[in-house]
Amino acid sequence: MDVSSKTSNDISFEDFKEQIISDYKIAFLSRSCSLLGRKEVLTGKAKFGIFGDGKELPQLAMAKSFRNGDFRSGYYRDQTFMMALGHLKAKDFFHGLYATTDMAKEPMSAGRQMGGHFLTYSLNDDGSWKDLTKQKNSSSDISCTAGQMPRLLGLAQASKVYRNVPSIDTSKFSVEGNEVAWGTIGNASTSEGMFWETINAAGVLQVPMVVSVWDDEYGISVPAKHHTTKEDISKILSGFQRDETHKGFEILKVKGWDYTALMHAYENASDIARQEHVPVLIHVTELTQPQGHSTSGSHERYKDDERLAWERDNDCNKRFKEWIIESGIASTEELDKLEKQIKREVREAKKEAWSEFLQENQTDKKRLVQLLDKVASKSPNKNFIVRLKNDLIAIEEPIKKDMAKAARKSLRYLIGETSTEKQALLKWTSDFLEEEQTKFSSHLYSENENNATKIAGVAPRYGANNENVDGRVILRDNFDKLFEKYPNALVFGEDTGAIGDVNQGLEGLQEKYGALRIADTGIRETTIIGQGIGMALRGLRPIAEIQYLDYIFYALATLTDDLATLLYRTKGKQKAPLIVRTRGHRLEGIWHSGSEMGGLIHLLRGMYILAPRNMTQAAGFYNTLMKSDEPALVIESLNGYRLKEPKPDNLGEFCTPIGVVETMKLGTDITLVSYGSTLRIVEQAALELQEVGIEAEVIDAQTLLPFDINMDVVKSVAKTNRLLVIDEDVPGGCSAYILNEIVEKQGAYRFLDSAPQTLSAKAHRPAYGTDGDYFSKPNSEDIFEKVYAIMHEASPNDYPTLR
Ligand SMILES: Cc1ncc(C[n+]2csc(CCOP(=O)(O)OP(=O)(O)O)c2C)c(N)n1
Ligand SMILES: [Mg+2]
Repeated sequence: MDVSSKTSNDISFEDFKEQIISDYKIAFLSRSCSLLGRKEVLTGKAKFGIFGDGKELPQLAMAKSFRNGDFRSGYYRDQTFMMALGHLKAKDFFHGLYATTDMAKEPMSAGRQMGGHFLTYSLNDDGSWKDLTKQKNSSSDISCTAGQMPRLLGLAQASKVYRNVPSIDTSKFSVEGNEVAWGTIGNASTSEGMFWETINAAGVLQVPMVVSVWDDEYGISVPAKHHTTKEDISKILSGFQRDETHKGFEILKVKGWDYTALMHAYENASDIARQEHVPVLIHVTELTQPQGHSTSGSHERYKDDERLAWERDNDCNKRFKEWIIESGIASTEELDKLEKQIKREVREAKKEAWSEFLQENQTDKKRLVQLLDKVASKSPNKNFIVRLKNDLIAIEEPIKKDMAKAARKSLRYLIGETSTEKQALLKWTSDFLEEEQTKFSSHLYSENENNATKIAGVAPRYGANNENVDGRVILRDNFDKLFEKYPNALVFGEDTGAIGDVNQGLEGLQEKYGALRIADTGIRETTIIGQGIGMALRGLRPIAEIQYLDYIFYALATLTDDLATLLYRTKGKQKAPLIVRTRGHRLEGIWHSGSEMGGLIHLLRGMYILAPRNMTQAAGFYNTLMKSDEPALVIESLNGYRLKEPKPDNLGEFCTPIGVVETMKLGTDITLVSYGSTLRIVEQAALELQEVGIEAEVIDAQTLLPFDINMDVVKSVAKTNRLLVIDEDVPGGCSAYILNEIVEKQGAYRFLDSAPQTLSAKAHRPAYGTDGDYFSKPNSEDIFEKVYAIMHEASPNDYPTLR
């Protein structure tokens, strides 16, 4: 539907006038920040700038309809919205540009993210939840175009869950599911698959989500004809429009410079989404980009004169001002006066931010110069150190790197000296580096009590005659306990609901807990993960199921860019304790037997990666994770669901500790480290090795991220003096990572009498069939022969050539 201009009749004209002037002030303030921001980059004070100019007006309308408890999931153009909510001041904006590392000054990320990436705080300092229903919330932005869309789905779905699932404690998260999740996206980014997947899923799920497309007809230099069929996103989405017989979307189209039409559209969208839980798309057209895309180029290169002139005439702030004057709301003089005052404020804010940014550095510089001065006076290398000192003095506006370099380089000239002045410089340097490093590297994982590695292990308990059951039964009955214990826990994925997953680890649970908690989804891995992230951001405990490990790659971008970076990029201000459940390792064929752990452990730092050898261990991991508040990936062994395991008595209670290895068999000749399905084969091979007199110690790594935090493996190597790491990943994959952990980090090289080695799968994907498996992945003969060869090399007389 096209939205026409019409003034709001809900409020008096005086209030309306006041609101308009206040909005104009925000629009102008935001624009002034953008203009000055660009200058700051071009003069070299800031590294990069991407601003919200040309998109101010619709954001004011969105802010008007945004209520406490609502969530935004948007992108880098939304500074005006954040300013309108009161979450971003001009000074904060400049601190963001300069990358000030103090969160009190740069509230959006303490310098970790470039400017234009926004968030609000969901957590207290101890990691506990704030009352999200009493504040206006923004999930933390990422730079990847459309990357905000998958999580938007989950943010919206949380309202649906809170409204419809009884017995969840909603107190800090929802008031009867009335919260709307507001997405923003650029026109060009709607070309991304993530956009389409999210739109379709939201239509299916009928969740309260309002997506605004800021359409300026460009994506950097590329015009709409290369992005969008018919160059019109709302037109081509019209098939999603709901009608009398079908559920779907409400789709609105509005011009980005038309203040009253925008206000009307957003009120309308808010009501539909909030009351009916129907998703809405607002296509905001005729927006501009007055300064071009970012500071890395000028748009005069790719827009012709006609377009540039059109953009000047239709700049939303300019047209807003003209409308205010034409409507008699304020005179040109009044607005000019306002503008002057705001410009002055912004200049002042910029100056203050810059001097605050420098202040700490200047203090550090002064101290370091003193130390260098003193140490130089005593050193035979005085001249070199004085030169470093003078170079530092010459830097009028120093950054931390300048200090670090000067201090560290000066120490090179002091090698062999022992003066107290040198000691003072050494101490200053170490303290400085440690403090600064923390500013850049903290919060990859939780720094609170709920850190997953701090959850104590609880052993499974067995009575005198525990039943031996299929592994999947242990999982199922354990999940049953978890859903009973945690009313805010829910699981969803392909075939997860009605049949209780393809291996029936959730059999019967939908009947018991309802179709919202044990849910089937469409085949759409990225938004399954997005659902999980969004719901976890709103206090639920989602378990997102990816049917097979080999299909996790569809969702990998969202996992690595969004979930794995969340705690880090917000410096602990937001968390999404999402559990990703999947199954992998040996079974059949290229896409049902993958074990691509090397890729995952490198791309998902910030998550836990757990590879349990059986379903009891897996269930124990779920129990541990539910007690913690961190995201994790659990890979169940595909070929383990029908293997018999004794069923523990304390289902839902026993906890497999995270980061702790387990010794499966003691031995004295060699340490074998493995995990997952391969571990069973290693155990078999270890028995066969006993027949030729080789006693292998077998260790189950279990958790790959983090690996062996107690450094138990090196203790084994100290005893056996030999090490072989075996897995079914590619050569140089996860086995190389484990080797690095043991040899370099744990220092096992000191104890080795033989070269440490790895035995992995072949470099190709695993071939189909039993022979395919045998010839693609390490089998017990491979393991036997590899171990034997190591023993043969060490002691050829005891272990003569085998083959
Ligand atoms: C996945 C991904 N690809 C490419 C980029 C580089 N990039 C940043 S913004 C942008 C254009 C986005 O245009 P649009 O969505 O229309 O938003 P606008 O900047 O015009 O508001 C591109 C290609 C990116 N950030 N992420
Ligand atoms: Mg665009």
